[in-house]
Amino acid sequence: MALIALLAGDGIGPEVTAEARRVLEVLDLGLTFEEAPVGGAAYRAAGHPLPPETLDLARRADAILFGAVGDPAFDMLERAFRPEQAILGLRKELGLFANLRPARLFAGLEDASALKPEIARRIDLVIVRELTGDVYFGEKGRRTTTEGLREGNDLMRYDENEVARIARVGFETARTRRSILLSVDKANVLETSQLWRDVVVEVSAGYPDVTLSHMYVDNAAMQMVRDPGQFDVIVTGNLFGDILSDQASMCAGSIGMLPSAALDSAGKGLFEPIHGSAPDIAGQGKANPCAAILSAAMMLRHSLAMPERADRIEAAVAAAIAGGARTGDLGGTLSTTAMADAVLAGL
Ligand code: GGG
Repeated sequence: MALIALLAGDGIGPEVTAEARRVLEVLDLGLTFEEAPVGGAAYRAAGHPLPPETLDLARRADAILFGAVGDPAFDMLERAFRPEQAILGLRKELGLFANLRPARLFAGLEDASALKPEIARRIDLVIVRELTGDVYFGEKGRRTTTEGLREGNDLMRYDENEVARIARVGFETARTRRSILLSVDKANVLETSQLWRDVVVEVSAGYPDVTLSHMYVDNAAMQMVRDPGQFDVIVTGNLFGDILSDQASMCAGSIGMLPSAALDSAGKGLFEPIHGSAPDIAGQGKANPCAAILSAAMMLRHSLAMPERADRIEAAVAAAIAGGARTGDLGGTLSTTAMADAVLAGL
């Protein structure tokens, strides 16, 4: 019996993870769920966004189903205590370095996409985002300069091993799809990106069957809205991947549709919608649960060796969307629970 750590978090996190859990329970997979607070909710309850009990549960569990963190009530806290530190801490502590963020347009969502329908229909890609390095984890500081100016700095750093292991995930992921890998960097300006590009090219020697190309991140952002159909798998760093995947979500209809998996080298993972806590709609039953439900499907596929069940959930989401089920972000009026009901109807 697999143990799932359910870390719902803040804002709409509890609403969407409750629906993902309901879908998993209907499938009767013999999963046991254990809940623990994380993010702002944990700061309120225990004075820290990632309390030791929550980290311990995450370590013990076979997989982690995560909602969202972020709470404007804690914007004034020093960085170490802000809710977002919980997800960064979990990724670092558990070695969850590989973030898979698939983005595709579900048939029927053309109207919701920011792109023209004929272009939107072509989006079907996976962003492989490095998750435990880059400016997110480099040395940080504040000081006052000799001229009396306040200065902040975040060190962007990668070593070759960190780049090589995420590059391998990129190549392996490409092999499961159309075998086209794009590496995104800013090698014309950044030293870290020059190292990134050198190492990705070195790793490519082991994947002669995968077509590799490179693109600067600014061009990649432009190409994403011009024609996302040109992309299959994109491998990139932590910051660039964070930004490009939010952009991809609007091409695919809504950030409420994009799931993600954060994996370690052994396949253990944390699964979460890419969206944040959306405090503006929290507690109103308006959030789209599809990204959380699709994240649960990724959990079955990547950590629990249940790919057929994952296929069933994904097909049920596609059927619900094709049948016209829409929450507000997709231009509809369904509540969070009613949207999940529509998905359950297809199971
Ligand atoms: N479910 C995603 C979430 O809670 N995002 C909040 C956040 O701050 N994430 C930082 C990141 O993804 O790097």
